[in-house]
Amino acid sequence: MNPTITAFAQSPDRGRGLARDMAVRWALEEVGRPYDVRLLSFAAIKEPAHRALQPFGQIPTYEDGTLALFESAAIVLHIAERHSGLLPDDANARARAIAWMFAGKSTVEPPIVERSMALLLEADRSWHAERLTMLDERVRVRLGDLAQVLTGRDWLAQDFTAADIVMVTVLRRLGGSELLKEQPIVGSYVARGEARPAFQRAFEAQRAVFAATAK
Ligand code: GTB
Repeated sequence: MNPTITAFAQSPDRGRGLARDMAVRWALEEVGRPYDVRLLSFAAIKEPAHRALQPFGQIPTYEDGTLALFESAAIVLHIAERHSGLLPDDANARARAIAWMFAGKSTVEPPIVERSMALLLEADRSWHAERLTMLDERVRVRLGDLAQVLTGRDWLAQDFTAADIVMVTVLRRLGGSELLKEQPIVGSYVARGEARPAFQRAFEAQRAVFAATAK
């Protein structure tokens, strides 16, 4: 049986692959595991049936046999632990790759999400420009730090790992923003991730959902 993931039936990102099912799709594509997708409306993700899988009423979720998981990075880690190719065999290198997964979610993602929410929800406020300057600077600091790490290497933990799936999907939320352009090393890293055939397959799969429902 294939695992089943959940995704938006109509994603607000309009097929840009920014919703968090993208990381899960990408991980499954990297390890060659076919999967099924249950598409859900915004109303359905708040229903008790979905909340039983995802307590916060969000996508994605992952069901495989008797296992039901939520949180995209936890799902990616689970996939990486059960298939070869997404985590190093050496115990210390593996622990460092997992640390990078946490860094993606808990150190890099928060300022990026805060900035995108400010752009989405606060653009008409009198104080928006001032706040955006501050939020931009927070993201800039993180990107500068990442550029240091990525100087002279293609991936966070030597070879490509699950950490790169998490980090690249987090950084993609910056879209074509100037912030990413200011750090070409980080921009090239994102482009390297996006160029992987598994990323392309995952991207096309979620884009096809949008294309099928777009008016
Ligand atoms: N920490 C959780 C995880 O990583 O799995 C966060 C999951 C999450 O935020 N899911 C979002 C959701 O279900 C969809 S991806 N939200 C509904 C809700 O909270 O009520 C977030 C997202 C949506 C749209 C864009 N976009 O349009 O660019 C980007 C990201």
